[in-house]
Amino acid sequence: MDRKKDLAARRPTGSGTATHCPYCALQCGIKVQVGPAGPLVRPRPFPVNRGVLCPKGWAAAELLRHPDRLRTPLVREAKGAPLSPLPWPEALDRTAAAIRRIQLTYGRHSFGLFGGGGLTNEKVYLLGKFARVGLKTRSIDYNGRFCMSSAAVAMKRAFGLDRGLPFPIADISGAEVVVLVGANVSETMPPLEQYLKEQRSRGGSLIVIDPRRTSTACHADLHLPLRPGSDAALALGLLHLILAEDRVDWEFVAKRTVGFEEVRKQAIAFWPERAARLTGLSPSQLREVASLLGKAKTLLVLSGRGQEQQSESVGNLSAWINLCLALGKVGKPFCGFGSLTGQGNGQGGREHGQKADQLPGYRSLEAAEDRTHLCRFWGIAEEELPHSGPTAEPLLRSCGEAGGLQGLLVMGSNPAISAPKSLEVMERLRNLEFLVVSDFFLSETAALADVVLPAAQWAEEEGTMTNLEGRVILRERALAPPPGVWNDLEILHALAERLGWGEAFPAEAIQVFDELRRASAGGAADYSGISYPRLRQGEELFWPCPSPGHPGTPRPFLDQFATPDGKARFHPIQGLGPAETPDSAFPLWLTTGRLLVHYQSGTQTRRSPTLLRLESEPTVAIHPEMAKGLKIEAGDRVRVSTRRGFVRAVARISKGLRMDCLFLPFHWGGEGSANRVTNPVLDLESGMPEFKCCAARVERESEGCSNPEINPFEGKPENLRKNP
Ligand SMILES: Nc1nc2c(c(=O)[nH]1)N[C@H]1C(S)=C(S)[C@@H](COP(=O)(O)OP(=O)(O)OC[C@H]3O[C@@H](n4cnc5c(=O)[nH]c(N)nc54)[C@H](O)[C@@H]3O)O[C@H]1N2
Ligand SMILES: Nc1nc2c(c(=O)[nH]1)N[C@H]1C(S)=C(S)[C@@H](COP(=O)(O)OP(=O)(O)OC[C@H]3O[C@@H](n4cnc5c(=O)[nH]c(N)nc54)[C@H](O)[C@@H]3O)O[C@H]1N2
Ligand code: SF4
Ligand SMILES: [Mo]
Repeated sequence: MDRKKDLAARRPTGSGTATHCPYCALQCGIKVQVGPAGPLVRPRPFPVNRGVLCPKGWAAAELLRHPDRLRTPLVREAKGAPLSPLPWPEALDRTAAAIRRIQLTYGRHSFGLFGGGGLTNEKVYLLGKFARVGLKTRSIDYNGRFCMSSAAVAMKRAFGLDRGLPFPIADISGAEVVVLVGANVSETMPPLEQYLKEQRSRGGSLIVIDPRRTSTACHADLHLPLRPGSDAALALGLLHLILAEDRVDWEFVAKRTVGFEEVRKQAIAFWPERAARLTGLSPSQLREVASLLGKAKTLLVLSGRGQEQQSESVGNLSAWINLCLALGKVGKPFCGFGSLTGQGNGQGGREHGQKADQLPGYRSLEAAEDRTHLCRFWGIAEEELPHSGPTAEPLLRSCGEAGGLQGLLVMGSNPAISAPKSLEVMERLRNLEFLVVSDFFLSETAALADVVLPAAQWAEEEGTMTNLEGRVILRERALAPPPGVWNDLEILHALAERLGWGEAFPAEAIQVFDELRRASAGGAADYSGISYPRLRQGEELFWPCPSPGHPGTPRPFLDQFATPDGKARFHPIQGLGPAETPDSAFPLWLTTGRLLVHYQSGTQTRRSPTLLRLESEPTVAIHPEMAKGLKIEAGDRVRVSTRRGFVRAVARISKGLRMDCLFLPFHWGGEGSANRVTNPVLDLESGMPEFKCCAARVERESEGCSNPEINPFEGKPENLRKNP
């Protein structure tokens, strides 16, 4: 009875603030209610998630009043000294002085910025402007380089526009065949499952292509457990069969595309037996898939990081785009190719100017007319506007090097965990003359900083995000940040003031949005018709939205593609397969990725008691046959080694992956940090590292049994919707 009363007293009153989840690119609609026991997240009906949340969304409010929260700036008096508190004015003075000193001593490009795909559009815009107009440095890139860069290159060159999904996710329900290539949506975007379920209940087929039998693959009609890194070979093999079975849509190819002949010739060399050998699948599996694809009236191919985080990933993506174009299944209702954007604002994060080569409105830093447009808009001389700088990996690699970065501001990323060669990245960040990090918590990156600035969280500030469909949403402020905490716009504004250009950097989100909107006018990602009032009225606005009366563009390719002649482009595949393959010393494939209850580098979700209870330490999944041969049992502490070093993890025995594969989540720091061992080789066109394939071995270290049971969500999708 007492407990009931207690619970009733702690229940929040009032309907709460309608806003959005802080994590992935679905940007599920939630409401935040504030009660005596603190803030709470509840689902709300929203066209994307339709009232469903995953465990991360449910648990998001646990971090708002978390004891680990940074509540005051921290500074280090000297290299090697501990971090100690300092009031805001002094911490900002120090930061501005360091920026000025470094730029004066080493040149303007020696100070860099590193942003994130979780930042609001307003922050991304202001950060890009801070670099180009304020500091006049070319040195800026962001963590989305490790996420969406290959999809961006492949989609831009095929369709003339990079919008992750050029159709609303509701189209999934109406497609006859859906193919997921290297995307484990049951764990990474669970509310999407509703659409897949609907699609199948209407008689559609789901094909999942993943070396692991993931919980997503468990619902599929067909699961192809291909060899890691063989995605392009698979798509070429399928195109060969489509040609052989005369399923090419020649009319579409003639009317709406350019360049098929070269791709056709290339596919001829991928006959079923050869493609089967390359992919580790059987010719009959390939024939079955080709026949489903060839006969389908409508088809959606959705790509995830599985095939995109590889050194030939632009090629992988192009191979699948070629296949969709040959079948005539792009730019029509319930048809298309899309890449599932990952971070909360992974889409908007790549449109407004924090990318190494980019200006707001998805304009190019190297196109003369784009440069002129922005220089006029910002009122600066063209010689002052820097050109493109290095992408994320070389940018981080240059830290502390002669001619490289001597100072860096990190906002919204934790590269000490998420960048390839993470141990070396940490060393390089330590070598910087000055590192300043804005974060909610002392992330592994913030722990290396000379100045740490405590930032407001998602529910404590307003701002817009652009979800995986190109839908712009408004995150409302639900509560005030803890005393002593500022938001990122206020931080940039205060630094700009100290550097002498404060009035050009407003601190109010709505003001920044208004500037962003106008800056984007006429660009590929045109937001000029979008406004806070329209979003507050519940309008569903997808960019481009070029005027206040414009309804937005959910399907941009229906009539034509965004290329100069309106036609899509085929691209032959240059390289095939990963840079490193298993050998006698490292006989297995190591792949890395995500678990349901943790998010990214873990700064946030490793602090959630609810989520940490479900997954409490680094694990590596091993096939039972392999484990038996290596005398490894569930719960054993094992060492996973590659040519670059080793990580320690707890063995999890899982039938759900190929026998020659290991799966290591990248959510952990310390000795369990996956990027100590992944292959840092990059895709030359996009700068994407090969997170998904390298050669490895696994050995037992000792017996110990702290978390032996298999992933509780594996193969049990019904668990996904429950409040944990
Ligand atoms: N729970 C959770 N959800 C998230 C995130 C998170 O950290 N946690 N992060 C968000 C972000 S930023 C992103 S980018 C998305 C990522 O979402 P996903 O792309 O779905 O996630 P991953 O686990 O990185 O990789 C997907 C799958 O690729 C498979 N794979 C590995 N190698 C290959 C290969 O060579 N070919 C193919 N075809 N598949 C392969 C892996 O087995 C894995 O199941 O998730 C978003 N949602
Ligand atoms: N091995 C391996 N490595 C990978 C991947 C993989 O699959 N395998 N995936 C890659 C992918 S797809 C991605 S997207 C990256 C993600 O890589 P990270 O950049 O490490 O991602 P997060 O953990 O989200 O880091 C965001 C950090 O910024 C903070 N933060 C969040 N929002 C804000 C904000 O609004 N303001 C401020 N100031 N701080 C904020 C968080 O607390 C956190 O510390 O990792 C990549 N690395
Ligand atoms: S799927 Fe989960 S993490 Fe992604 S937005 Fe929805 S509730 Fe948040
Ligand atoms: Mo991502």
